[in-house]
Amino acid sequence: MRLPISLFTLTAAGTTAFVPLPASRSTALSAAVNGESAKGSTAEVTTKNDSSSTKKFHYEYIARKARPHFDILSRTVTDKDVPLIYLDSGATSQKPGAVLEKLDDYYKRVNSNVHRGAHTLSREATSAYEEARDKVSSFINAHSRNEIVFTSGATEAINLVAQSYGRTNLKAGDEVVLTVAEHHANLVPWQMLSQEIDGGLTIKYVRIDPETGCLDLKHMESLLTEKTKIVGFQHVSNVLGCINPVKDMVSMVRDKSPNAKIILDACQSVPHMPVDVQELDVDFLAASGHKMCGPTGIGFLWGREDLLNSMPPWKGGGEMIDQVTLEGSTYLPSPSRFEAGTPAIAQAVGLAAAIDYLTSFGMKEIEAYEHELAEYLYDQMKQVPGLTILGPPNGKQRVALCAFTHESIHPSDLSTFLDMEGVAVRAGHHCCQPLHQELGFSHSARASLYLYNTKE
Ligand code: 7TS
Repeated sequence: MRLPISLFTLTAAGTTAFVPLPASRSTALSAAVNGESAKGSTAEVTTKNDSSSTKKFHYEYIARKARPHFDILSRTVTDKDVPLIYLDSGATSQKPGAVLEKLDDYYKRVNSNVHRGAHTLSREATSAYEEARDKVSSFINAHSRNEIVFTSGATEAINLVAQSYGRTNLKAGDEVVLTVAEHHANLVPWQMLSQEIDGGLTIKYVRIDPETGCLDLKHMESLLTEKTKIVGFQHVSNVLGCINPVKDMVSMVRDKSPNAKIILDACQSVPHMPVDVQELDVDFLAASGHKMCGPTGIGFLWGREDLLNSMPPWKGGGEMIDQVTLEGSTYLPSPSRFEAGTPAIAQAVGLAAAIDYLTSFGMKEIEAYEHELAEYLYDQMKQVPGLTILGPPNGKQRVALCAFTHESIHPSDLSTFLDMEGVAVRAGHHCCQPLHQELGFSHSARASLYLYNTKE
């Protein structure tokens, strides 16, 4: 069956049948964007009570269960009141009712400052804030709650490492290995640090392998030396949609650059799959709450406790000190030493509610469902004439995110046309300008999905 703009019918809730958009919603792009309907994909799981072998299993129940929790998904947009189809979760996820209610309840019943009052509200706010830390800690399997530093997001977490660990431990001529695929949040802080150091750092970038569409690991190996002090890379690319083989990359770094600390940008993985810091064996990990059903303004840095305690604070003020005299100050251990001033208390409480929400589905189950979506999205987009999808081909290494260009429509126009149809996709360089340059494009459009998106 040939359907007008079928690929962009991905999220209308309802039946499992493939539903074409009404003609009025499809005219703008129908000439350029056409595709075949694909059969629903399945994840294969072995069930214990089926000794015969493997059973096909659909995880779509996750989206059907999740969608009613997100009021925003049932709103309409544009002056034609078309239903919203939200395909921009890579930029920020929507927030379920449970998170919104928790924020509301916090401000209505508990609101107070933390760590500084013996009164009931302050005690309650402190416990709620610290319980959020416990929740993040067990969500990523940290060794200790003291390894979780709340930040405003992944960007601030990476800046913290550059400004605290980097400024103290890196000197002129030291090498930093990043990848061309990094988000600006994992490029600019290191370039800024280099500028601050007299003589500068040597920053090297792992390139993309044009054969695989993913990082060129042989090239990475050739860049690592004994002088490498920092290696920074993403777990999942926000443009290529590929899952990097973190464990292989870590053992390569440990082998070739034993003096290097590894920082993992887990912004696009923590919301979508189980992430275990002990298993990954990195030194630092950064993530943002707003991409995982939590509020904006909160994220976290994970680092090993001894490493964090060896690093100086990078911001001074209340909450982070041990003693202050007019001559000087001493600081509390991690995490307090990195949390100067009144923290984002309500946002941390909201993040804890988001973690509860995600774990109520199970991260393995969310990952399995999104893998179904990922395959379906890629299959559908692949059939659209004139589209180039960035990153690796369909397979286990892809998440439910596709950045793409069209041979005759500019990405911004594509996203504007799609917006007229109610479809929210992002266009631009997605804060990955060097990656786009490397791939030979200035911009791309991007559809990024989450647990509440369905195939229809
Ligand atoms: N790292 C990656 C891999 C990201 O995708 C983003 C945000 C960040 C870091 C920065 O996160 P923040 O919460 O501190 O801003 N990525 C995107 C995106 O792809 N579209 O909008 C934001």
